[in-house]
Parts: sequence; C-alpha cells; structure tokens
Amino acid sequence: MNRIAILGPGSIGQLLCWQLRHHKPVLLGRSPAPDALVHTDIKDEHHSFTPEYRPLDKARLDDIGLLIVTVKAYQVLDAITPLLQDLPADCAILLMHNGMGPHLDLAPLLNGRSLLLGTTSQGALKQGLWHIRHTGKGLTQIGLLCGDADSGKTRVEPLLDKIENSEWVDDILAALWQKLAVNAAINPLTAIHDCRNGALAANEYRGHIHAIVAELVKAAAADSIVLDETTLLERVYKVIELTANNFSSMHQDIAHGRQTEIDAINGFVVKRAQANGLEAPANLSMLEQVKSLQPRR
Ligand code: KPL
Repeated sequence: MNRIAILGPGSIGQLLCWQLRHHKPVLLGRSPAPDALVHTDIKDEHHSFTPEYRPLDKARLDDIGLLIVTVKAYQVLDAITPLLQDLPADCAILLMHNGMGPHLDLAPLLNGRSLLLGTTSQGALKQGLWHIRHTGKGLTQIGLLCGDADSGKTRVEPLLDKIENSEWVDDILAALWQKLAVNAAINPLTAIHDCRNGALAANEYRGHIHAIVAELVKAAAADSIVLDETTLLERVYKVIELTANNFSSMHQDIAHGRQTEIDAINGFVVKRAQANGLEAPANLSMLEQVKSLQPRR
C-alpha cells in the first residue's frame, strides 16, 4: 500500500497530518507517541484524531509512497539520509520548508526517486506538543524538481485535494524564489530590529528591503530564473500589511534562543550570487547580523 508519511511533526507537519487524516497518514518522529492530535481550526473549534505514529528509530518504511518532510531547512539532509536505505525505490519525497537550498544536496542522493518541492503560507501555531492552532489559510504551492512528472503529481494529489487554496505549479523553483523574496526581506529585519512585521512599512526600512530584493532578482537571473522586481516588492509590502501584527518565524526563533533558517534564506541568496560571480552585500549583511544573534551550534 502507498501510505503518506510526514517526517517532522512540528506545527506545519501536524497541520498537514490533520488535513490528510482521511488518507491515514503516518507520523514519523522522535517524541513519545501522541494519544491524539488536537487541532483548533480557524473558527476556534477543537477537533482531535489519532494518527498512526512510528518512532523513527524503529519505523518500518516499506509501505511509504510519499514522504512529506516538514523539518527545518537545516535539518533536512540529516533527517532524510538515514531513511533512504529503507524507503521504497519509488517513494516520492516532498520538501516543505522555509527557504531554499537542501534540494541541491539531496537530489543526487535519491537514486532516481522523484523530488517535489512545496511552499505553504498556511499559518499554524503550536499550543502544546500535540496541539496546533490553524491561524491562517495562505497559498500552498507544490511542483516537481526531478523525477517523473505524472507520478509525482499523482502522489501529491491528496494534498492538492485536501488543502484549501493549494495548487500544482510547473515551475516550482520560480515560485520558491518568489516566496524567498518575502522571507529574505521580512524575516531578518524583524529579527534584527526586534519588531513585528508591520513595523517594516516605515520609510527607514525601504532602502534595505529594496536592496535585498534587487540582489535576489539578480541572483535568481544568474540561475536562469526570471523574476520581476516591482511585482516582488509589491508582494513583500502586501505580506507586511497582511501580517502586520505577527512576529516572523525568525523573530520568534531568535526570541526563543533557537537556531534560525537564515542560511536557507539570505544565505541561499548570497551563495547563489557568489556561485555566479556576483555580490549580494545587503543579503550578506542580514546573514551576518542574524548569525551574531543566534546561538552557536
Ligand atoms: O513566512 C513568514 C515567516 O514568518 O516565516 C512571513 C511571511 C514573513 C510571515 O511572518
């Protein structure tokens, strides 16, 4: 049987597990098994269900047809590599994390398995180990990076079917670069200046935001991804307006003394720019400032 497994039962992992509950997803993790997952929906109604939970150290994986990976970008390689020997040869893998980069290292290790990438702006907040609150219904986009397009799309059909406002995109890398622009502009500035997203609408941040986005557009172009700077800036300012009251995920990571996703966000822009002989000083400055705020690994 082709089961769906979710690796990384954080807030987005648990939200997807709830949304896919009719497909009987398997949760893979290291915590003690949940008696139930509690899901508080947007209307503040509580629901619960008990997914099949497999502790990672002794999980059977031979029935998994789609592995959805919802760990942080910096955990992706370490989380997936030990599982590869036990995953079926035709198991598709879907990465859903903020930022970009792990796909470059992972793709060569997959022995022909399909690799799909996704991004979601759905909001979910952890209320307890196995309790999440669904806080926002943003767009979810999924597409194929490598492997067979038809079977890749078929494997993620349950997600496209069950997640409101979700879509298949043919050019997933372009979609991820566009989302990256939003995170590259908002996340580090809110972390460095210790402010809510809405504060970035002030004039004093305009120069930084424009420089970050302009460099990102050039880095993407060097990787053959064509982005429109004006449209991206509009998108950044729209998200600042729509999420004005929120603290970004990077702000929260710094506030709680956790490692951030900066390497996969501004760090990725710097890396791709440098790989193509370009410089990205505004993004490099964000990278360095956030690194100085986060705990050393
Ligand atoms: O995705 C986000 C994040 O915080 O990581 C944004 C869009 C910036 C919303 O806070």
